[in-house]
Amino acid sequence: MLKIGITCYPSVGGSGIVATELGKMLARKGHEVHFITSSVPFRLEEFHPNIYFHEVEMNHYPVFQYPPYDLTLATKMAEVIDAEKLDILHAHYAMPHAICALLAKDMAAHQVKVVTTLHGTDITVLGIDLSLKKIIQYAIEKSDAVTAVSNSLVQQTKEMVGVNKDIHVVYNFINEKDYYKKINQKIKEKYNVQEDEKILIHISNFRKVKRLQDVVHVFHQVQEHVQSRLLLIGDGPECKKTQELVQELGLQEKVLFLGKQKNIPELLSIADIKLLLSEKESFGLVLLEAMACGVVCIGTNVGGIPEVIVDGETGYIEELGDIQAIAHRVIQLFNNDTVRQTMSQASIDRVKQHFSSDEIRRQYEDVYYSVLGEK
Ligand code: GMT
Repeated sequence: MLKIGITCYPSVGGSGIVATELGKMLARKGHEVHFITSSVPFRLEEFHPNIYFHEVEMNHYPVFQYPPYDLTLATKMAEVIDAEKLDILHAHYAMPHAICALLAKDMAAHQVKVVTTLHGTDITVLGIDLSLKKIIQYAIEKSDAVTAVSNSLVQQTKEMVGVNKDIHVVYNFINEKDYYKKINQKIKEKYNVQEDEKILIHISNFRKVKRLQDVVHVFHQVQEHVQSRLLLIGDGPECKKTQELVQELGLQEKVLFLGKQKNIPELLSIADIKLLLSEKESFGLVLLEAMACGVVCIGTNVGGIPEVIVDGETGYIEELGDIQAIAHRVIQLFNNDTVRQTMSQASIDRVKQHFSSDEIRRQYEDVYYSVLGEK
């Protein structure tokens, strides 16, 4: 059994969810897992004797204009490597976590291997910022192993950052114990959704890359043909702009802004179709969450989205910004219960067959054992 340190962004977000769920699964398999983060990861609600949490505590000295979080994290990592005799330090995100892990590896007396997982934003957004390109290159090249959450992200990393490193694709997964169709009639009643109304859903952190405006424009066309409602879940910088657009188009009665929610599986389970119309998306964990609950997904032909949705089988892939084509698909699906139900079942099956949490956990274990020379 291994001693594994995990560093991730502990707040809400796909990468934090994946890192935390992975840690929980590894602990259940008997590994000792040490989370080294700024606060307790939000999905780490359960107690497990194999899970430890090491808080990165910041001192706020007035002399520092910017508190040096990265250096504090690296120091904490080095302390944990030595105190706990870690075999593996798994950094989720090259920036800054992999850099900190490499620094910690150098500082520590005990030998550790650094595994880095690329989640997307660091490459697709930071990678093109020339001031950071060199350090991302360094993080990738010096890590003992690097994984990425989709083939598309591997390709983008190689093109944008210019690295030659072997990058293994390990897809994301969901916790099957939480994500399945959970019928709760009360939710529809609560939101006053009529029996004959169809539900379109979008869940995100409302960043610009998620193209919330496109979601609203698609719905604008759809509701002219089919009795329907749009559920928008999440919050972020684009929220206000989206609310204004909804007002402008006179859709206030039909669009529900639910903000950040905890009962995502129940909300997904009342939805018929999910939209993810992003302009950048290395994987799209929300797609897996929706598919596991039997929601048919329509996504853009961007990043890793086509590796998750099988076009014409579990949902549809359309070109970025093609409102007309996307609206057409939604209307078709809303009007055809048979096709929608077939795609819904195909989505549930795909998650089980290709994104099983046990299989993904095994793939990460393979990476760990191979850098330790045990495979
Ligand atoms: O951009 C986000 O939505 C948040 C970000 C994160 O840190 O969770 O998501 C990235 O990692 C997720 C988990 O691997 C992926 O599912 C998202 O596609 C990826 N986001 C982007 O590439 C923009």
